[in-house]
Amino acid sequence: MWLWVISILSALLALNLGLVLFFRNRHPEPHYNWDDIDLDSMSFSNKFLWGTATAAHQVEGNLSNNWSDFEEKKGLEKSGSACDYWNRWKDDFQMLSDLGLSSYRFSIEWSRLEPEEGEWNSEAMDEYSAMIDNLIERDIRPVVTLHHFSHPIWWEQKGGFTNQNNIPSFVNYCSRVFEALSDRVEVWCTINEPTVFSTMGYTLGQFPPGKRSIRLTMKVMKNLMRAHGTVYHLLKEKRPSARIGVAKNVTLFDPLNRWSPIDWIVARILDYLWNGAWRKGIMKGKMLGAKIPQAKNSVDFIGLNYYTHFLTGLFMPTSTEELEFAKRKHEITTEFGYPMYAEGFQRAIEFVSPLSVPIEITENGVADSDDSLRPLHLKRHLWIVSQAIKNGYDIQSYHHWSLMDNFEWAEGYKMRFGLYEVDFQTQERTLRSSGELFSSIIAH
Ligand code: IFM
Repeated sequence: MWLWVISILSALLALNLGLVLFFRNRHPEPHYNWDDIDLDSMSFSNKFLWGTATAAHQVEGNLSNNWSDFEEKKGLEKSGSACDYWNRWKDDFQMLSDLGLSSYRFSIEWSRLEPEEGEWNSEAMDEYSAMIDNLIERDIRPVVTLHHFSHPIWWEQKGGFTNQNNIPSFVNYCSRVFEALSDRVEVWCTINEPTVFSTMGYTLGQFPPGKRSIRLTMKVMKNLMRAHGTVYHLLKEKRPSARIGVAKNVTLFDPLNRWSPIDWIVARILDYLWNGAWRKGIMKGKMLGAKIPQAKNSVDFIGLNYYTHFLTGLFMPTSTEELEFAKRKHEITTEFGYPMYAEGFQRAIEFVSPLSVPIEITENGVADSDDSLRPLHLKRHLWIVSQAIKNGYDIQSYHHWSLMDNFEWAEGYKMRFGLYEVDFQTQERTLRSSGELFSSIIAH
């Protein structure tokens, strides 16, 4: 009897060890001894482009869209006048010049351009056009995102991305913007962070429309891919010289307990759903069991947004209220609650490289209201980028998230990601030390 018990236990132990070793080789989780690394050794070529990023709903102010509606209905902190950027963008663009930037990523607000279905607001388009001219005068490359989490209420009411029949109106909006701006804008992101949009809106319910359904999440993921692929081909037909991509948030998933096969399996599944399915969609035109041929090879560059890794286990939270982010002992917790894990930036770069297109870092940054962590965060992440370039990865730009504090979605105004601090009472902007640091790195 004991012999049986011992044999079964040994077999389970061997299986466990085997599984851990099997996954470990495919999914290493490096951690550096940062004290041994000279962060000042980073260097970048003169061709490298330096930028910051913002998104319309987070900065412009006084919008009426799916998000403002959700804020109202859910009793969330309201975006309100946000950074009042719609009235102050000229001064804010001076801040871009003051930092010494050569690129600026921002998004167009569909609800401004088409507040009601079929009713187009040409003045709003003229304003975006004036922004582009102003950036070009400043020698700053505009990078335009067509969908950054927000869209008109009428489109949300029709089901937004849950319904494939709604894609043509999105494509029509993209086409109009492209016709108006593509004579001056070369670089376009179709959709920002499709997996964040689908998971937060349809699994965790923290973004509009606040649903909690795996079935809808899958539908939205596939429709986002369909929409992206369709927009890609349409815009390329209109102007083959345009460079079109998507801004993909690559979040890494690592097992909380490295000895637990279950934690490994959960990590692998989440990694596939979050990252792998998207890469496969673009590489093969297939996603989550659906054929989406228009998605195949539908990027001229990949926009990479990188923030952190999540440590996964059997009991994963099903809502963000339950979210308590686990971290390794030596990792620093950021204000958002997740750990700073700069080593993961290298892994995220490796992850997107099989797409075989240039990489633009479209976002990277940290919530840090007193600016105590951001300088170190910035240096570690930029060091990783500089090493990756030295190792042959074709990384063409880095856009810091964000130019200034702004409306951080479900978190409201308490998460502060800006190189400039914003006083939301007076709208005064003040350069943080990390902003000075960023500027001095750019100037080197
Ligand atoms: O503020 C967001 C942005 O809109 C999308 N990427 C992550 C940022 C920080 O959470």
